[in-house]
Amino acid sequence: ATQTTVIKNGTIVTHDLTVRADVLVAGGVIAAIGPNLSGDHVIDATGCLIMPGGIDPHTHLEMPFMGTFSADDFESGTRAALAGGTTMVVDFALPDPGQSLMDALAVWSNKSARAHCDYSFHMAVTWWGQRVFDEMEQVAAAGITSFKHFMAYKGSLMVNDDEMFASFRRIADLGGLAMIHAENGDIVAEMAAKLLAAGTTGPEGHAYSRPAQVEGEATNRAIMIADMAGVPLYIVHTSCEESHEAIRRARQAGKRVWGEPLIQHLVLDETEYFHPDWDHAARRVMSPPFRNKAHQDSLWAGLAAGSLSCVATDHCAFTTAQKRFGLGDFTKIPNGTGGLEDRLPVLWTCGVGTGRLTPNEFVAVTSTNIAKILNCYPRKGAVAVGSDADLIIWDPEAEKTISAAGHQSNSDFNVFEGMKVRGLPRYTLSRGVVAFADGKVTAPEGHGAFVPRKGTTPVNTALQAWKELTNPRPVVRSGLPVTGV
Ligand code: DUC
Ligand code: ZN
Ligand code: ZN
Ligand code: ZN
Repeated sequence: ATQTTVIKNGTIVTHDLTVRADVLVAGGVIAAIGPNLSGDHVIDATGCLIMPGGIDPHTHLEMPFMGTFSADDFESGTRAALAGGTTMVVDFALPDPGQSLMDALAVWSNKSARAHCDYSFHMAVTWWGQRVFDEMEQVAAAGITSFKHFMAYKGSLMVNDDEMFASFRRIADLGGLAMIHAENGDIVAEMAAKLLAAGTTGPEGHAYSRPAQVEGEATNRAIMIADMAGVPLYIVHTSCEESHEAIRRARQAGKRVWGEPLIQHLVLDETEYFHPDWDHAARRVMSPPFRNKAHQDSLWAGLAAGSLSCVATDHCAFTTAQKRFGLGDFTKIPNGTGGLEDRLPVLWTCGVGTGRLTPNEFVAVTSTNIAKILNCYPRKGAVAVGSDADLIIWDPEAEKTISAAGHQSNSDFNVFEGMKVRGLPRYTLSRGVVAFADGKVTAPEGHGAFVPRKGTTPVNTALQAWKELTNPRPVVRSGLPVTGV
């Protein structure tokens, strides 16, 4: 018979409930929740909270980018995830221009074979043509129902508005979710060239070339185009008030639009780019760049108010050696920072620890909301009978100082270096298996499984208007126009 595990003496915290009860795990799923349960193995959760495992909806593992590959692959990346209480990551399959989407998916499926924790994919739409249009249906049938577009990275990943509109309409027909990296790529390229010409070659040039306006403009544009296409829209790495404002306004108007701040943007600010040590500044180069305190306050407020929905990492780690590709030219510094292991402890410390978020809101923005948006709830993102036993036994009193020395990532630095966190996973369970315990990842390589997603993301209220546009009512006119006597 299957061995069962019971988690005793803990307090269950979900997005909407806080309750003292035991949790019985059997066959990888939650079999019962209640008082005085028993099982073959006991996990003692005294003093701890039992929460749904974190879901990071935005990672780039082993990503070919800016002439190199991101330094964490599915092995080290998912190991870092589990060590920080995250039990599922969603990565981006990224076709080369002209490449078949299904071929790209096969490449990413291969990369994911060594994953320690569960994963899913979004499909990036990096070019446009009949073949992409056709293959999107196969991609959706394979359980990948979210499609990402880059409005930045002119000359490589960027899509133009006509391509975006065509893709959004296709996604609407397939019942999927459109995703956007919102930065105006034309303006970024123009500003970067001007800065370089004027002699600004250091990492601060990266921040100057990507002000909040380019993100706000692109967010507004994407929302309007999504509204015309009748497609729900997810805005990745929302970093500023301009973008947040557009999302708030859209949501107030009943549009299905979600915003995703990153843990990095919530706690790290633009002063990092003016650090006298080039390496220090370059290690923090990512797009969008870190912002000022006012923007950070806006993001925290959005999480509490519900106008922003999920906290992710955009985990795209590089080493110092890779960052140095951009010595003398900030546009060649590989864009990206890590955070997979630190997202939950840092958000708990800076959010729950300060009273900006309740523990239930913490669960909503780290797990449950994205499980719903991506159509894998309640298999993921829930502590409920029948759900996968992806659980964190969270010790709210445990402390550590974050450091690259001892972190799981392959990178030689950590952007949160020196930060004291209070609140850490004591155990992480992945489908009932103890995947992290006593400071070590114990789930074997290859334990992670692909999570296909099905079902329809809630549609935009503009869908009806769009249907009228595509099936226009004929206008009946009687006779020829009168042209005068
Ligand atoms: N931004 C980054 O910083 N890295 C990966 C891709 C992105 O959009
Ligand atoms: Zn992006
Ligand atoms: Zn990204
Ligand atoms: Zn490993």
